[in-house]
Amino acid sequence: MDMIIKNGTVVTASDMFKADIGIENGKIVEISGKIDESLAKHVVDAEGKLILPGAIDAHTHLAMPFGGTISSDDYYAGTRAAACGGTTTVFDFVLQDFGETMVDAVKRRDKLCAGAAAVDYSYHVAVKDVSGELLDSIEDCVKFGVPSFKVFMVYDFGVTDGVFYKVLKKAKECGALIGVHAENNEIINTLTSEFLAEGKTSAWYHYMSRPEFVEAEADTRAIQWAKAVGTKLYIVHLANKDGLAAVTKAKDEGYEIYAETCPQYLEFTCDVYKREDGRNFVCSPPMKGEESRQALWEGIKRGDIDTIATDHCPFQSYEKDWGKDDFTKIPNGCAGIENMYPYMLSAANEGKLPFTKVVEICSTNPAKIFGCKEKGSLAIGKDADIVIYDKNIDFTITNDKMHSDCDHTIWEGIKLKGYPVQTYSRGRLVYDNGKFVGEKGWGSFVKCKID
Ligand code: DUC
Ligand code: ZN
Ligand code: ZN
Repeated sequence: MDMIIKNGTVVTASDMFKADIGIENGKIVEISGKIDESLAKHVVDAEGKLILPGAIDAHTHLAMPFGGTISSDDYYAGTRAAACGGTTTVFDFVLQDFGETMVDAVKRRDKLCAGAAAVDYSYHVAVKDVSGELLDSIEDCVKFGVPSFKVFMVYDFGVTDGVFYKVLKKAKECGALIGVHAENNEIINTLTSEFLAEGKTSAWYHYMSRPEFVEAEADTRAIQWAKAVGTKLYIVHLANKDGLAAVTKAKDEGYEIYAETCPQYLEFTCDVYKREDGRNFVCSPPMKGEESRQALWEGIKRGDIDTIATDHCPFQSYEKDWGKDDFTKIPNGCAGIENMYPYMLSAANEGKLPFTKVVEICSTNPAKIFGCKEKGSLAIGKDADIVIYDKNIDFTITNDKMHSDCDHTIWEGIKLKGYPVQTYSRGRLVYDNGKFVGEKGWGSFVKCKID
C-alpha cells in the first residue's frame, strides 16, 4: 500500500465512523477498523481529525471571457485555490462558439486546461447555437464524456425560448442533463434602463434590477418546460425563496428537478450592495433578501437543494471599479472556489447541519448527478480524493491566505470554525497546512456518464 491514513473519523453522506483508510495507486483500497502500519510506505496520523471526500465544485468560470475582460483565475490558479479549500474536482463552463460543435468547444477549452489544472476537472458546455447539425452534436458530446450542458436565459450569450426547448428535447433523447441560469432577461433590461435614466447607478441597483421575482419567474418557467418535455433539469445558483418553492413543488410531484445554491447566497444578503465595496459582490443572480437566505438553508436541510457549488468567477478590483458610477459596467462574478467546503464544514461544526449533509451536497450528490463514478465518497475503489479536517482551528478568511490570482475576496474577515489541514488528489498531497504543495498539470480530465 502507498499510504494509510490512520485513526481519523471517516465521514460519508450517511455515516461517521472511526477507521483507517488504505491507498494504493491513487485509489482507496481498504477502509477498516485497523490497518497494519507495516503494510504502507507512508502513514498519516489523523487522530482527532475528520476524513472527508474531496469536494466537487460543479460550477466554475475559469479564464472566462466576460464583461469586457477575462476572469482572473486561469485553470492553474483556480484549481490551485480549489485544492487549498479541499475541492478536488471542478466542473468548468465551456462557452460554445457559434458554428462550433459541442465536442470541439470542449477540445478548444481543454487545450488551456490540460497541463494546467492542479486537481481533476470536467466540463459542462454552455450552449449557444443548435442550428443545423449542431443540435445532434449534444449527443456526440455525451458519448465523449461530457453529458451536461447549460443554457443561459440572460446575457448576450443567452438562448431564446425556442433553443432552450430544443435542447431540453434533445437531452431527453440522449440522456444529457441541462442546467439553467434562470433570470428574466427582458425584465432585467427594462428595469436597468429605468434606473440608469433616473441616475440610479450604484451597485444597489444591480440588485434592484434583478430582484427576487426576476429569478423566481424564470425558475418557474424553466421547470414548467422541463415538466412538459418530460426531462430532468438542474437549476444552477438558485438564490431566491419562491424559485426554491417551485423546486420543492416539482420534486413533490415526482419530477427530477435538481437545485444548486452557492455559499455567497447562504452568507450574504442584498445589503452588501449598499456597502462601499458593494461592486465587489456583484454577481448574477445577486444576493437576495434575508427571507431568501433563510429559505435556502431550510431547503438544504429538507433535501430540496441538492448541491452546493461556487460560480467562481473572480475579477480584479480595478475591473470591478469600471462600474463605480454605472453598475452595468461591473464584471459579474466573485471568488469562492477556496471557500466553499471550509464554509459549509464550518456551518456543520457550529451545529447548523450535520457533517454528513455537507459531504452529501458538496461531494456525493454532484458526483451522482453529473455521473463521475470514481468520485464523491470515501469507499473502496473510489479515487483517493481526501480531505483531512481539523475541527479545532479558528480560521479568519483574508485574501493573503487565499491561493487565487485575485486581489480581493468577498469573504474577507469571515470567521470559520475548523479548517482543512490536508488535501489529497488521487492519493497525492496537494495542500498541506496553509500551503499549496501540488503541481501544475497534475489534474486529469474526468469522463462522466449520467445514468
Ligand atoms: N454569473 C456571474 O456572476 N458570473 C459568471 C456568470 C454568471 O452567470
Ligand atoms: Zn450563471
Ligand atoms: Zn456561473
